[in-house]
Amino acid sequence: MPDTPVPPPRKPSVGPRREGGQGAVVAERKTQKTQPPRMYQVVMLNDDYTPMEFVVMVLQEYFKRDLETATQIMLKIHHEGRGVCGVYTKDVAATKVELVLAAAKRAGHPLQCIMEAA
Ligand code: TYC
Repeated sequence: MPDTPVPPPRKPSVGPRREGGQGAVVAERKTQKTQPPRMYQVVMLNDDYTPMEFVVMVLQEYFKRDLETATQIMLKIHHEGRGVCGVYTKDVAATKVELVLAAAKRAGHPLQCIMEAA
């Protein structure tokens, strides 16, 4: 099997050089920091037509909630107009929104689902 090329270990970047007193010049090393990914919440909206059972099923199927938690989230949406189903990275949140909208459309329900920066 051919060897997979392994990139060399990343060196810390060298920051601006500054006088270190007595004419000496020191190099400040700044270790490169990787930021954690931005997170997005998937929010489901209430409507008057989608059956409660369908919303509970969606929360179980696409957001991996157990029956009790799914029921609580559904009731919160029903009473407050909206509720957070889960918090994910951008791509995962976008995929969940697409899957939920497709499932609702297939079933003929007007259920709406959006994502917003957490
Ligand atoms: N309000 C709906 C009903 O009374 C239930 C429902 C809950 C619909 C949550 C959408 O996101 C929703 N059948």
